[in-house]
Amino acid sequence: MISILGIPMDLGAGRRGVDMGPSAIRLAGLEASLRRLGYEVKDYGNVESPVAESLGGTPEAEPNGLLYADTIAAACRAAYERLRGLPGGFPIVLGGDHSVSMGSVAGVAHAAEGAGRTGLLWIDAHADLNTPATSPSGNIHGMPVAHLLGEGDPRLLGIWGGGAVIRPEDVVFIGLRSVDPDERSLIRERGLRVYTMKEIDRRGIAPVAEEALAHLAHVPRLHVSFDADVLDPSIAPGVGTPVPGGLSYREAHLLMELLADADVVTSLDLVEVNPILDVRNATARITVEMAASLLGKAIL
Ligand code: HAR
Ligand code: MN
Ligand code: MN
Ligand code: MN
Repeated sequence: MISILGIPMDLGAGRRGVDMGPSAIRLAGLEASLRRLGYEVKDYGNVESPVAESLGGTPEAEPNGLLYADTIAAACRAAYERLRGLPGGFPIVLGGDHSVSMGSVAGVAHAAEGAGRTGLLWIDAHADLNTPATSPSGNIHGMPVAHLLGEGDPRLLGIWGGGAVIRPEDVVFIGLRSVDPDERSLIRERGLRVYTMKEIDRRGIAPVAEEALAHLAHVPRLHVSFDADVLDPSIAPGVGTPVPGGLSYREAHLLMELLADADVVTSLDLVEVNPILDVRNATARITVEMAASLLGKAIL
């Protein structure tokens, strides 16, 4: 059984519009393509997430630079609780900006605590490892991984009751090509495993995927957080923070197929699809194809 939950939130991003991501991904045929693969699917709808206009116009950045921390924490908390309450199966969370993954990763990890640790495969152009102290923007979608590792603002850590959700040795990043100086320091200090686009260009996506899976082989559960901006902007123009030099269609598709073959993924985020910037829903459609490849069976 696959469970779908949307978090229509754009408050964590610098550009508006990713709050429409859940609709765009649904309209691109997510449920139908999963059913074609033979799955039962239940769509739980969206958790509530206020629009910026209802919060009284342009936010004053707080002294520590955070934007919309209380509202984002509340929406993530709602998602966290919904995910903890699911009857099991494979959850897919639709964003929304990437701050939603604080709710999704914590929710699936804590829902399955008895089944052992949950690893995290962060597939993104960005590391999302800023803290309020290091963020160049104040945008919380650049901060979810730092918080999941236990560093940052107490209100955001409070989504799951504080502390770390994920251990540094249980995280792998794939596709990075825009990493801030302080994020690099955190990667070094915490010994995080990172596969940048340079590494993928040099070695190829298949060896990188295999090595990433080997690095995560000790965790019994694996959450994949798929940020649409990992894809090259030429095939996925509908994202708020495009960075040239991303995964090709074939590389991304093969990465998903290798994950499917390994049969280790237990939950998935599909985030940062921005219909305002998209062309005929192409980015939502390719995102659905990625999910279908991740959950599909090999033809031969
Ligand atoms: N690193 C930059 C910041 O913190 C840009 C962040 C992120 N954009 C994303 N997340 N789409 O992957 O502001
Ligand atoms: Mn991201
Ligand atoms: Mn990104
Ligand atoms: Mn295929």
